[in-house]
Amino acid sequence: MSLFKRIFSKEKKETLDKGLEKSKTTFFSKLSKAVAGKAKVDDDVLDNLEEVLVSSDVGVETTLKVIDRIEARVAKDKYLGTTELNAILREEIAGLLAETNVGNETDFTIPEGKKPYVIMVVGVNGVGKTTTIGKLASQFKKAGKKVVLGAADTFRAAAIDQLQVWADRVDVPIVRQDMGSDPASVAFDTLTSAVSQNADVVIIDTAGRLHNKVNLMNELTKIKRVMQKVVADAPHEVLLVLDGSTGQNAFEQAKQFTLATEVTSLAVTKLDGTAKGGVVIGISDQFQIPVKYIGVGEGIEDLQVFNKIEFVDSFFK
Ligand SMILES: Nc1nc2c(ncn2[C@@H]2O[C@H](COP(=O)(O)OP(=O)(O)OP(=O)(O)O)[C@@H](O)[C@H]2O)c(=O)[nH]1
Ligand SMILES: [Mg+2]
Repeated sequence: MSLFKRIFSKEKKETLDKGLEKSKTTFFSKLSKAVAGKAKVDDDVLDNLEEVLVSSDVGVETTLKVIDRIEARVAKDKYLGTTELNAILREEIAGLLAETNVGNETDFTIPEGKKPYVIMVVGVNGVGKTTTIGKLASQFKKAGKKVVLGAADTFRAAAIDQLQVWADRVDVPIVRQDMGSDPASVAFDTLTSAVSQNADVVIIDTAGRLHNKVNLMNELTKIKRVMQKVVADAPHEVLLVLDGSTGQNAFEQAKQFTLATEVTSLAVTKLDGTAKGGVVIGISDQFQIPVKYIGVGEGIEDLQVFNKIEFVDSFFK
């Protein structure tokens, strides 16, 4: 590994550690209370552990899975000590994450034969879609890719302007129309423009209104269908953005969106400053959709490719 790479990943690791600090501290203080005064893992400890995991926003289903696995180990080793619990939890959680996130890491290259590579970004209002798009555009550009953004969230004028600000900041072209125009038409224009510019990556912003599920589903379906007139297999990726600080709400949103459209990857934002980092574990397990990116701040650099090992390490260090 080159020195530059090592320094870079060390910095990345530090941002991640800092971003997950609150989750980690809260988790461990709960965990130490759960095992206080106990030398071995017994039913009491398991009950307490269940509570710790649920209240850390890991989610009920995933918590039960983890508890089952630990119970199985206790059945084999009746004198399993509470001091080992930490290491065991870490192992089991890493195992769960590995099931959905294997081989998923991206280095911002484009799969063969998929040019332009079209990413449609979906999610409810305020979760961080536009910010994530700005951060992604920056990373793709750094990787030498030609990026075009499409402002298909035409619901609010401010949404278009906000994407424009990111486009200017990253210095990539943006395709936009007036507020209220047809999002599918914006997406169509964006892909047409990307093809004519021989661009590598297209990222489409969409509106996040979810109060009318049928509308949302129809709109996303229409955007997809219209994009396919330009690039037959678009979108190559449907990235659902979830606000990690909303805990159980993020689960609910993932449920709604996966019903409304085919989601292929997840970005979990705002993990900085929240104690709800456990959602990453539960969401990735429950929906069997890989978490591809995590947001750990508002800055352009505060988007990380999700690395399950680094994540578990940061959480359990
Ligand atoms: N702390 C923190 N803030 C974030 C992160 N990602 C986004 N934000 C902030 O969250 C707010 C909403 O982000 P947007 O990108 O506008 O969200 P959106 O999903 O596009 O929202 P709408 O366009 O209203 O649907 C902004 O203030 C962002 O700066 C993150 O990872 N950490
Ligand atoms: Mg937006």
